[in-house]
Amino acid sequence: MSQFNDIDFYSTSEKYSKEQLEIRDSIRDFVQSDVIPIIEQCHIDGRFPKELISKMADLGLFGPTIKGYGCPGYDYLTYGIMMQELERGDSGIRSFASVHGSLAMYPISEYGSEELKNHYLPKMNRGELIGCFGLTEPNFGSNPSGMVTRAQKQGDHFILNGHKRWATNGCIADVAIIWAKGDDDKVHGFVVDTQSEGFTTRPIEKKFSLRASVSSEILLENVKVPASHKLDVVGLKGPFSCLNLARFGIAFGALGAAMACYDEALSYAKNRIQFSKPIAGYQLVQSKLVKMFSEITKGQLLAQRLAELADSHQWQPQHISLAKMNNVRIALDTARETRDILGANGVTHDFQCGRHMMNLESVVTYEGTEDIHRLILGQHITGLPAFDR
Ligand code: TGC
Ligand code: FAD
Repeated sequence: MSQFNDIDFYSTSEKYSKEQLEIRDSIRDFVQSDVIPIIEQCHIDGRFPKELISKMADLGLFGPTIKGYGCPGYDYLTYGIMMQELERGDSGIRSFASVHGSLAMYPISEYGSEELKNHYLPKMNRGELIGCFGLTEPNFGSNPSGMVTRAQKQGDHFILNGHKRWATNGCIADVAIIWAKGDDDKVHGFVVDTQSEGFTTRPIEKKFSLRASVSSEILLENVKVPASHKLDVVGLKGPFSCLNLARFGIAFGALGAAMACYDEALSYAKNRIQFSKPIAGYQLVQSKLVKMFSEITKGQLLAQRLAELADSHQWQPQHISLAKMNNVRIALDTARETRDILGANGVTHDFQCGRHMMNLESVVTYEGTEDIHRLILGQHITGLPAFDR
């Protein structure tokens, strides 16, 4: 795979600190040397490359915004840059880090007791324990408020029963953040040891997307969880606050996938000769390239501004929705256009665009579908929720 040529038309990286540039370059090098050479085969085989976990930990990719407990406490822009570089390699590898860091470590750091934080966070930061997040159920995806998983208080324990679906990392996780309704009918979060009796997982197979990521069902049958493992947050704002962080990472990450595809499309178009000249010399191909280039540039500005709002504590969930919705859409469109520019070669695993394209079909759905984010914004600007209650 040829070296990656950066795209930064409006010089967004001029705002990066020296440390941020070093972090970007270290992850870019890791992706080039460790991810790109194996990822196409992992995708074909449907295998998550566990062998990358310790290097990812060394790069500070797990829980990067968490302060203390062995975590680096980086700002949001740094976290965004990290996710962008990682997803240039593969959305599934970024998913692993997003779910482990933003959806499993973050709720422990934000809502867990000191004991839970001390026990889990340093080991999770080092990649010695892996986390997953169980919110979605077979019949409740966009509408998690309908969840039927239950947590019943019994003395100093809770008993969990239910069925979670689509948990990224589920089958390889040591710890699961499970969201369940309590006796008060409100949503609560639990830090569950996956070795607990009654906790079982099974892989979701036959995926054509995110094949290098583990997607799992989680079955909970009378799982006994100590009361001390209940998170200190009540209601859906618990899981949604974690999703804010993960969705932010996706807004940056999707740009990485888009940049990888655009780079591939440009290089291919400059070298592929049809009729009398390289196809990059034809107006219709240039129009496609310019569209990708413009959308990536606009997406970068959106992500950068979102990071500024986050770092100055001014961000609102709706800001994140716009960036997630837009940047995943433009990444998916860029991957599809690249596939087209590569002609028949675009449908082979000799090039990246097909894998990115299939991956992005999941990214556009998870962490709130494109339409759910459209409706979050619709509610914000009209004051009228379009969701049935
Ligand atoms: P609603 O009544 O609007 O809100 C319930 C409570 O939550 C609060 N809230 C938020 N708090 C923090 N951050 C946010 N983004 C928040 N959004 C809402 C809200 O203020 C309220 O608090 P309170 O105190 O009044 O109780 O909730 P709703 O049930 O009407 O839902 C609205 C809707 C549809 C927007 C929401 O349910 C939604 O976002 N649905 C999408 C579900 C989703 O994103 N699932 C993701 C599952 S995890 C995943 O996909 C991981 S893939 C990762 C990977 O592999 O990379
Ligand atoms: P549905 O909610 O059934 O939606 C189907 C369609 O209906 C969509 O187009 C949607 O936009 C539309 N729709 C729904 N409601 C409305 C409405 N009110 N108005 C208009 N249109 C509407 N979940 C986890 O909890 N943890 C994970 O780690 C995780 N990882 C995932 C990994 C992968 C690879 C995938 C594919 C999913 C993952 N998910 C995870 C689940 C993901 O969050 C859900 O798939 C997503 O929230 C959508 O839910 P759903 O698939 O049930 O679709």
